[in-house]
Amino acid sequence: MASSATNGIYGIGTLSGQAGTELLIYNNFIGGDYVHTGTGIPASVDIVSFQDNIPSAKLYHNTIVLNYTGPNASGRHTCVRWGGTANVELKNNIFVNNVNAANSYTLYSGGGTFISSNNAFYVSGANANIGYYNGVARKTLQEWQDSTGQDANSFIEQPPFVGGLDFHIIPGSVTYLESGGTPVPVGFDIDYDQRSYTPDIGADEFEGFRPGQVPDTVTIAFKKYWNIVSVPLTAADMSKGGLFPTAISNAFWFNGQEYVVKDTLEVGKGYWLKFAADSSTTVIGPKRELFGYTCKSRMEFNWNTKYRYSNIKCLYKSIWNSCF
Ligand SMILES: [Ca+2]
Repeated sequence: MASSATNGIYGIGTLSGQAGTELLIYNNFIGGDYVHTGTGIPASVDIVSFQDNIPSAKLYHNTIVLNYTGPNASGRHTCVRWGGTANVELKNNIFVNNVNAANSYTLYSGGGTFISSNNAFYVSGANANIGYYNGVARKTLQEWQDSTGQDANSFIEQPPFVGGLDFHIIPGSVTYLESGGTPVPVGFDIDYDQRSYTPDIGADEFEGFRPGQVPDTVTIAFKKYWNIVSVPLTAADMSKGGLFPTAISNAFWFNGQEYVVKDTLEVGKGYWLKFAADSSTTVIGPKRELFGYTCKSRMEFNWNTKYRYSNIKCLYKSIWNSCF
């Protein structure tokens, strides 16, 4: 942007909409690289602007980042702004406003009605505000929630982005973004990865951990040849190769009638795996909430057949109910 004009600067902008119009904006990475090289002082910088009377606009699972743009706007800097008689719904979004100015807001309600929940907010610096509502800047999330009655299950967090312009979330992150969303009719993420029933917040569905769901590790030892093993916790990679890279066979699971090959393993089931030598693997994941204890009935025994030496291992009591 290089201009001496003082008009507003928008990423996505609407004016009035026809009756019955519904805008659905979802799974977008927007922003991060706004640059203003002109001499004009813009009236406003809004990444998403519903200027007038949009009948219905729904923002689901967007990651919206306003960076410092150059000369600050005279009026406001926002991630999303609406006004007039707009009806807006905002769920499962990340809103970051890095313009540290007293006229910076993540959300700016100049009028109309809105529903908002399960969003992650972040503003940098001491001057910016979470929101603007009913003619007043709402500096903190608490003030925003108290004044609007909205944004239950929303929170403040600086998202662990992969990079300054890559708004994927670092896999394995401990963050409230993980499973922090509410179900909305968006089945996939920006990469067309399937959404969980309790989806992650933002445009990227990722493999992470919620705080308090402390990552735990378990080391599982094997004997040479066949072992029956279970996976005691949920790891980021639940593939057979990811969990047991030294196995030299497929993973076989007895489904009640026959043994079947499983490429993706599940917690709590027993699988036959073959190893070329005594070895071990370490699995990293969150401690299981259902079986978050060391099984008192841990049992191991070795099984010699004619030429094979096997090792049956139960790490959790529940395994005895699975089909070996
Ligand atoms: Ca996730």
